Amino acid sequence: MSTSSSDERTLVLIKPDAVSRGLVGEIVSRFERKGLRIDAMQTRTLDGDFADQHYAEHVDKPFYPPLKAFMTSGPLVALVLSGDQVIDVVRTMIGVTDGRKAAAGTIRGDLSLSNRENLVHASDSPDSSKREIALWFPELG
Ligand code: 3AN
Repeated sequence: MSTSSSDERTLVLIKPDAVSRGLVGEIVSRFERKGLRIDAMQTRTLDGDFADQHYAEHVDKPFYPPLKAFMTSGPLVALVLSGDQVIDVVRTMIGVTDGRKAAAGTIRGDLSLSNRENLVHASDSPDSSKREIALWFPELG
């Protein structure tokens, strides 16, 4: 596994549905086999305030209250991954938001049938990656 100064970082959350279904190993294994590096990994249970900060852009949307209830319902695993173009690479690996529509071969496409309980969150841009890593792992800043 090679790294270079051009490597990006992304924040990934393995959501409470994945933890309760025993899919953490399956999901982490896919990232490792792709050649991505795990820079940080920690189990946490969110409180409502932290969920609001993480999902700041969604707090006023109609789907947010059940999303917040779901994301605070049990432990999740937060990771920082790094590698060449890791933000786009991980978004491709997880698939589109709705697990029923996500392509086979993606994490959501293979393992989720829901647009809320869709197993994984990953930063969607360099700006969101920077904001989310500062929020979740300020010590990496
Ligand atoms: P993604 O995680 O694919 O970037 P976002 O950022 O649009 O999706 O939405 C954040 C999270 O909100 C999703 N991961 C999903 O859990 C939930 N979500 C998004 N759209 C819906 C929806 N229409 N109904 C229920 N939950 C949704």
